[in-house]
Amino acid sequence: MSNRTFTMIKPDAFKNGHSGAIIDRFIKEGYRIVALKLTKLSAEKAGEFYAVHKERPFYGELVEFMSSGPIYAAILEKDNAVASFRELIGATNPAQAAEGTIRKLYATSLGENAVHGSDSDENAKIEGSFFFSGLEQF
Ligand code: RTP
Ligand code: MG
Repeated sequence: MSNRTFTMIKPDAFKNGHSGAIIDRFIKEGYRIVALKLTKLSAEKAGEFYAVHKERPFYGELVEFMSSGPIYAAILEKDNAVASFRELIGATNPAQAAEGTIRKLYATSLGENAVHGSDSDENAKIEGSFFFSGLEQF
C-alpha cells in the first residue's frame, strides 16, 4: 500500500472561492502536501488525463469543464492515502455524498464536483507524474 494520492481542486471550486478552505481541510485531515501547483489544463491535456473515460457519454462535457478555468493539482501523503482521501471527498454525485465530505460541502453538481481523487495507488503515481516532475515530488 502506497501512502500518496493525487488530487485536483476542479474549476468550479476554484471559481467559487473554495480553494483555500479545501487545502486547509487537507492539512487539518493530516495530509502532508508533497507538491502543489495552480495551473490550467488545455482541452487536449484534459482529454489525455481523462482518457479512461473516452467512451463514456459525459467525456466531452468533462473535458470542456476541466479545461474551463484554473485548477490546483497536488500530491498528498498520509497512511492509506488513496482510500482515506476518497472517503474524505465523498461520492462522485454530491447529492449522494455523506455530510461533511468535501463534495457535499463544495461541489456544484455530478459533473462539476469540486475535487478529484485518484482511485488506485497505480493511478495516483501516473496522475502525479502527469503534473509534476520527479524533482518536484520530494
Ligand atoms: P474523479 O475521478 O474526478 O475523482 O471522480 P470519481 O472517481 O468519483 O468519478 P469518475 O467515475 O472517475 O468520473 C470522473 C468525473 O467525471 C465526471 N462525471 N460526470 N455527468 C455524468 O454523468 C458524470 N459522471 C462522472 C465527474 O466530474 C467525475 O468526477
Ligand atoms: Mg475517477
